[in-house]
Amino acid sequence: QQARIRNSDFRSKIMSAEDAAALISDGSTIGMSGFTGSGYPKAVPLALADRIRAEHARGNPFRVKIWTGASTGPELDGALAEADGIEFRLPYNSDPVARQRINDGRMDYVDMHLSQVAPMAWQGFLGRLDTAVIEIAGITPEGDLIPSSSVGNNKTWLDIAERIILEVNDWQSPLLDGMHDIYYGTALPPNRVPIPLIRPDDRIGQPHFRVDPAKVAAVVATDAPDRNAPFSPPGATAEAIAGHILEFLTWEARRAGLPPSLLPLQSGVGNVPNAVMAGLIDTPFEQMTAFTEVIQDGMLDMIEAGTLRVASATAFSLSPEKAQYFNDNAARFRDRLILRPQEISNNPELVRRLGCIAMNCLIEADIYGNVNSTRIMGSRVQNGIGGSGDFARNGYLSIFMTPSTAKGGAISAIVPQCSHVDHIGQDVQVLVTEQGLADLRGLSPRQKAEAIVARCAHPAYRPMLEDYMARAARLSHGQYAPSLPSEALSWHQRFMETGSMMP
Ligand code: 0RQ
Repeated sequence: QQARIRNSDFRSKIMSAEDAAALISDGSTIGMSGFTGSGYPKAVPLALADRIRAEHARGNPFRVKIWTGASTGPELDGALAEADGIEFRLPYNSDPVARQRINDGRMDYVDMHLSQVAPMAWQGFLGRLDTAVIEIAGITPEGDLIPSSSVGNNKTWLDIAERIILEVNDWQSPLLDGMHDIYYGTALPPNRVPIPLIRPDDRIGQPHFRVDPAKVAAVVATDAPDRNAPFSPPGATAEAIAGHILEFLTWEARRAGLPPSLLPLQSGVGNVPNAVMAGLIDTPFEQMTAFTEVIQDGMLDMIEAGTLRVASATAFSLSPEKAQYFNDNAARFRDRLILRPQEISNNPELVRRLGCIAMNCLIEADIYGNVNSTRIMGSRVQNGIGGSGDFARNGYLSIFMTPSTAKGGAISAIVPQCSHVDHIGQDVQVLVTEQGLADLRGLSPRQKAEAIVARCAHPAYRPMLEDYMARAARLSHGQYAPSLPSEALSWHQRFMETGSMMP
């Protein structure tokens, strides 16, 4: 660890995770690093969970408020939720234990656009930040911090927190140093200026975080790997969805006269987006770029195949095998990857300027093209909106994809009306299932309904949707977007009562 901590002032602050966790008190607000399971602190949260359990055993209250970049890992959200130690969480969670607590009403959760978290923290909308707990890859002789495998909101947490705990993780590749671009030019209105990024690979900032050493209370040495979710190869459904998208992109590039490098790609996480990335290797597109949130397995493959020239993101989200491969071969990828703060990677100004092609997954879509990305049956949160809204509203193209059914066919992903809306129809230009693709650009609500039901709905549910549309066309209060309010959510009600949307 001495090799990673090259500043003597910081070296004098090295202590155990337990001693560092003892600095945190009941009711604290803590800004942690971490984004899609990478670059999150792995020792202090576990020690804090032990401390919380011990206090609870003594009958003392102890819960904290946790802010992060996005999702973390079992050592953070999982352990603290298990210990009933989180009273409040923002802006994104995918941990199953924390999700259960939220859905049981025992944890407050604010699900936010990821680009908005840092500005809202600066604006004071979220309250005071007591402590920052940040994983880094090292400390320079000058006392600057070398970021880890995610950047997220770390710059902001380091700047606004009253006290800082650093975890220096020896597992992270030393070659991460130099891959980050930390932009310090953001200001609040009325002093905000344009962000000077014109191309996805522009570097506009500096490689390291700056930090006020007087605020650093503890430095903890760790060597645990990132969460790195295992990767299951795409099945037939994912490949069918990817096939429709690749055919569409090829057609769209010709129609719009787009260059062979297309436009910067944004891709959500999961099997379907990975299948799209894999498919892009075999298309005529070349020298492509990604301006996105997370770097996934498929993007590293595209870089090695020569299809992808450069990827800009805020974090890695790799399988364990690919993470090891990256660590062993980091030199090969170093010049092709740029990690930025999430207020830059997801910035609406930049997404609009660059004309990103946004590709995200959804939970359900309705016949008018509204999309629910976050809430099962309208009331149970799955993960959160993440960056999907940042990209969907502002991209050149916004594509949403899903298998046409869920839960073995008991649920139709295409419904008369979404039980909750994250992305309004205006932000959804293309809808894709394994059944087909609907290009909704320029269509009226009634035209959208025709296209979505005909091309995207599963054949088992298509007649039910056609029947609803036919009756709505006769009985609706208005004919702009015909609907039958008393029936529109009856499919969800039926599922909750019988376990299936099928009558
Ligand atoms: O439930 O785990 O109990 O089986 O929802 O669904 O099919 O595993 O899909 O993991 O790709 O997630 C939209 C949630 C899709 C994700 C969402 C049930 C289904 C399963 C998960 P089980 P799958 P995925 C960049 C962009 C928002 C954030 C975002 C997401 C579970 O993509 O969180 O886009 N997106 N970020 O059975 C009831 C339906 C359902 C349903 C699926 N219609 N009704 N349950 N499920 N459809 C990344 C970041 O922002 C970090």
